[in-house]
Amino acid sequence: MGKTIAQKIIAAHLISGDMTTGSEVALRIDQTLTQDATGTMAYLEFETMGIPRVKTEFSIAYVDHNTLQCGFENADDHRYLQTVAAKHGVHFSRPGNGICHQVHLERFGKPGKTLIGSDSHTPTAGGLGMLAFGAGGMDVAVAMGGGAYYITMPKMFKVNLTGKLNPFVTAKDVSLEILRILSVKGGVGAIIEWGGPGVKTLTVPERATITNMGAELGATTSIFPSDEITEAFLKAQGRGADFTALESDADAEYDRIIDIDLSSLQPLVACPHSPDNVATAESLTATKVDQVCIGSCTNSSLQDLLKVAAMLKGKTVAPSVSLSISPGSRQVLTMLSECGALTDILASGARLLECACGPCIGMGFSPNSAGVSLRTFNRNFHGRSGTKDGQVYLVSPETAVASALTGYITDPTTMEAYAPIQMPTTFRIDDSAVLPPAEDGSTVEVLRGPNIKEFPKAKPFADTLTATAVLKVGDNITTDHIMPAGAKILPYRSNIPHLSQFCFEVCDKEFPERAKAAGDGIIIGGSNYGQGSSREHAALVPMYLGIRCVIAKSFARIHVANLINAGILPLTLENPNDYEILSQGDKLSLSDIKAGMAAGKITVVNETTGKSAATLCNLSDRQQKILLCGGLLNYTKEGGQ
Ligand code: MIC
Ligand code: SF4
Repeated sequence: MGKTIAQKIIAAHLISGDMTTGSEVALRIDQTLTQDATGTMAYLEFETMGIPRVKTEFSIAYVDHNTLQCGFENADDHRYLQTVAAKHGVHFSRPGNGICHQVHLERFGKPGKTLIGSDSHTPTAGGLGMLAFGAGGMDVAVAMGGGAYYITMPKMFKVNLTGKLNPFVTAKDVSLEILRILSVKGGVGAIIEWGGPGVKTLTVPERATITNMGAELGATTSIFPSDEITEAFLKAQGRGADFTALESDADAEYDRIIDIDLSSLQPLVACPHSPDNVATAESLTATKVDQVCIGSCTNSSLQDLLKVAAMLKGKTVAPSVSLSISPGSRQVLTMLSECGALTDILASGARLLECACGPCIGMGFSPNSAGVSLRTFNRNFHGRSGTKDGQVYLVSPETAVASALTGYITDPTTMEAYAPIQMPTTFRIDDSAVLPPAEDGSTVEVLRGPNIKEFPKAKPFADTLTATAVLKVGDNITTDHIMPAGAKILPYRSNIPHLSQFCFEVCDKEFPERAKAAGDGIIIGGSNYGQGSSREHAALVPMYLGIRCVIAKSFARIHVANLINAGILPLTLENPNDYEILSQGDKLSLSDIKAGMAAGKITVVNETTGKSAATLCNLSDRQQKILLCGGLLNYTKEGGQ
C-alpha cells in the first residue's frame, strides 16, 4: 500500500512502535523550537536532565510572546533564555526578531524533517512539507536531550483542493471553511494532508496560514507536499539546499477525504468565541467595528502585509476604528519599509506594533468594553484579548482592511480592486538577531532572576485515591480558561505559585483557594477538555493546586499529554451521560489504580451519592509508568526512555 506524506516522514523517523492507527509510535526529532512563554519551563526541565548539549540537528529559543516588559520579570526571563541557550547548544532569536512560526518558516524549517515546538501552532512549518508538532515543554526538553517524541499514530485525512481562489478570497478563508466543516474537534487524532490540483495555486506563506490553523481543528498536525513552489520559496530565502521534494503515493489511503473547490469560497468570519463559529462576511455587514488587528503567526507574512498596504494605499482608516499591524518578522518589516509599503500602511492611520505575538495573546491592544475586534489571528476564545466582554471575530487580512476602512464588517469582494502585488524573488536575509550558541558551553554562566521559582513536584500514584470533585466545567474548555495568559499573568510563566492564583479565573475565581483547601482534588470536564494552547502550565498549575485526576467526556491531544507528563491521571467517561452523576463537591474514589491502568478501565465511585461511573484510560506502558512514578521528569530521572 502506498504512503501519505506524513507516513513517509514518520517511517523515516520511527524509533519504535508500529504505524497502525491508534498505537503509540516514538519518533526521532530533528529540530526543536521554544518560545519564551513556555520556554523558561522547558529549559528548567532540560537543566534537571543534566545533559550538557542538545542532541538535535537544530534547536532554537524564540522570544516573541512576553515582550511588553512592564517590570523586571520578562527581561530577566529573556536573559535566562539567552544564557541557557548559549550554554546548551541552542540558537537564540532575540526579542523583536519576530514570531517563532513566521521566522522558523522563513529561515529554518526543512521539508521532510521533524520538528516539535512548545507552542501549539508549530504545525505552521507543515506549509513547507515539514512534519511539525506542538508539544508540552517537557516533551521538548526530552527531545532536546535526544529522547523520542511519542504520539498516538494518527488517522490520515486528505483535503483535496480544486479550482483557484477568487480575488479577495484567501488562504484564511480556506482555514475558516475547514473549521466550518470539521469544527474545533474534527481534526482530533488526525493528520491533515492538503493536496489536489488547487495546492499549486497556493504560495508557501498561504499554505502556512492553513497548516497554522490546523491547530484549531485539534489535528495532530497538518502538512502540504513539498514541490516547485516550496523550492522557489526556499531559494528566495537563500536556502535552496534545504529543499527535497515530497508527495504522497498515488495509492496512499486516507481515512477521510474532504473536497474543497477554492473557486466556490467567499470571505468568511469566525464569530465570538470559537474559531469554528463561522459565518460569511456578507451576512455580518451590520456589525460595527471598534478595533482591527493584523498580524500573528497566522497572517503576518510579507505577502499578507503587501496586500494590506496595497488595499490601504491612499485611504484612511474609519475614525471609529483603531487599526494595528504587527509584522511577523524583522525580515517582513524591513522589506515593507524598503519597498515603501510601510509608508502606505502608516499613512492610513494604522498603528505599528512590534514584530511579536502582541494582541493575539492579550499582550496589549485589548479592545474597549464590549468592543468588537476583528483579528487576522487564529483564536477568539473568551477573554483571551484581555477584555473580558470583548467580541473577537477572526478574519483574513483583506476582510480586516475592508472593515477598518468602512467601520463595519465588510465583505472585501465589494471593494475596488487594488494594484497587484509583486513578491520579491529574493528575500532580505539578515540573521544577525539569531545568536548561535557558545562553542564551549561550560564557560557560560546561566543568569536567573528572582521570577524563576522552583518547579512543582508531582506525587507518584498510590493504588487508591479518594478526592473531592473541586470543579465541574462544560464542553470545549480551553487552556485559556484553565491557565489564562495576557499582560498581567504571562510574565509569571516561570513562577507556578504566583500563576496558581489565576487558574480557571474565567470560569470560577474561587477555584484556586477551594482546590488548595481540599488537598487532593479532581476536575470534571466535558468534551474536548484542554483544547487550544500547548502550555504545560495548564497541567502544572492544577497539579500544584492538588489536582490528581481529570475526568472528562474527551480530551485535546497536547493537553492530555501534558496532564500525564505532570502526573495527573486523565480518565474518559465510557458513557458520556455519566457526566450528570458527578457534581462539584462530591467525594470520589478510585481503587486498584495500577491494575485499572493496565486494563485500560477504572471505575469511579461517587461516595456522596453511591453511584459509580466507568471510565477508560487508554494509556501506553510508558504513560502508565510516567504516572506511577509521578510525572515525566521523575520518570526520566529514574532512567525511563
Ligand atoms: C497561544 O497561542 O495560545 C500561545 C500563547 O502561543 C500558546 C503557547 C503558550 O501558552 O505559551 C500555544 O499556542 O501553545
Ligand atoms: Fe503567538 Fe498568537 Fe501565534 Fe500563539 S497564536 S504563537 S500567541 S501569534
